[in-house]
Parts: sequence; C-alpha cells; structure tokens
Amino acid sequence: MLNLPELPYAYDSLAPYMSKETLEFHHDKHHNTYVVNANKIIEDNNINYDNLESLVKNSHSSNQGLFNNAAQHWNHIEFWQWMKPNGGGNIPSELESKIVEDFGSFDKFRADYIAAGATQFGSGWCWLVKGADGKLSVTKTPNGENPIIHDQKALLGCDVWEHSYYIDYRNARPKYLEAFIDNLVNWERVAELFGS
Ligand code: MN3
Repeated sequence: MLNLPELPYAYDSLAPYMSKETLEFHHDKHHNTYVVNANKIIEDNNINYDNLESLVKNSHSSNQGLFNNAAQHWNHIEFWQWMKPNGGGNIPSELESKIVEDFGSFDKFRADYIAAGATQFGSGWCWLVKGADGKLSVTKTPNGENPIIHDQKALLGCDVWEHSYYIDYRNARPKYLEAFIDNLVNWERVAELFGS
C-alpha cells in the first residue's frame, strides 16, 4: 500500500509564496488522489513491487495509468521536501560550486530553470538533475514523467501543473517559479541528494 505522507511543515508556513489553500488542495486532494488511484490499480491487478522507484520504472512501459499515478506520488513526496519555510537563499558551498562549474553562474542556472518551467507546454515539471556522468543539467518533463525513467538523479523538481500555482499566481507561471527558487527551495535537501 502506498501512503500519503504528512507535509513536513505547517500548511500556512510557506505563505505568502505558497498559500495554505494551495497546500490543502494540492496535498490533501491532488496528491491523495494519485495515492488512491495507484493503490486501486495495484490491488486490482495484484501487482508486486519492491519499492516506489522500481514501481515507477517498471510501470513506465507496461501500465500508463499506474505509471501516471505512481510517478506523481513519487514526484510529490519529493516536492514537499524540496520546499521549506524561509527557503531560498544560502546554498551549501559544495553544491553552489558545482552549479557554477556546470552552468557558469547561479544566475544562469536560475534563468535556465525558470525558462524550463515556463516553457513546459501544459502540465509537467522542471528539474535540476545529475546525469550518469555526474554533470548537472536542467530538464523539463510532461505530466507525471520524471528523471527516474531517464536514469538521472532528481536534485530539485518544481511542479508546474496549474493546481500548484493557480490559486496564488493565476496564470503567471514565471512569477511562481521565481518565488519557488528565491523563497521556497530547501537547499539543504538539494545538497543532501547531490551528495548521496
Ligand atoms: Mn501537483
């Protein structure tokens, strides 16, 4: 059974950058629906799996409905941890050096990341990933697709489905992405994933 995790902070603690109302809908309704749907498909088809990552990987080519919901479950578990109250700001130095090495500057990374999220047509995600060669890059994916199926390690993902920003930013997706990078990102979590 897949389970909906609690948010790692209070619902009102990311305001004004992400409101209590957004988190209530996004976590309690949208994320929960992915969990309920994935569990139903798993149960109805007697699907066995070792862990969520292998379920995401194995369902990608064999069961689109299960993949959509299991991948979104994984994406959201990570997404909640990629934010924190009073986020943004200081980046652990080892990670910052690597970002500068691979992008030229932090500002270039920031611009690339926001552009990836802003230009993802329709629903999806933008990512900072570490490739098999250890190099960092920015990518974007449609719907529930994620770096797992591209054999990349996800270091930082941002949900650009409208349910993630429409209550707070209406149609201004770039404003939401700017607020995410500047005021919400939990860089300690990103650095932990980078080092692991
Ligand atoms: Mn979402």
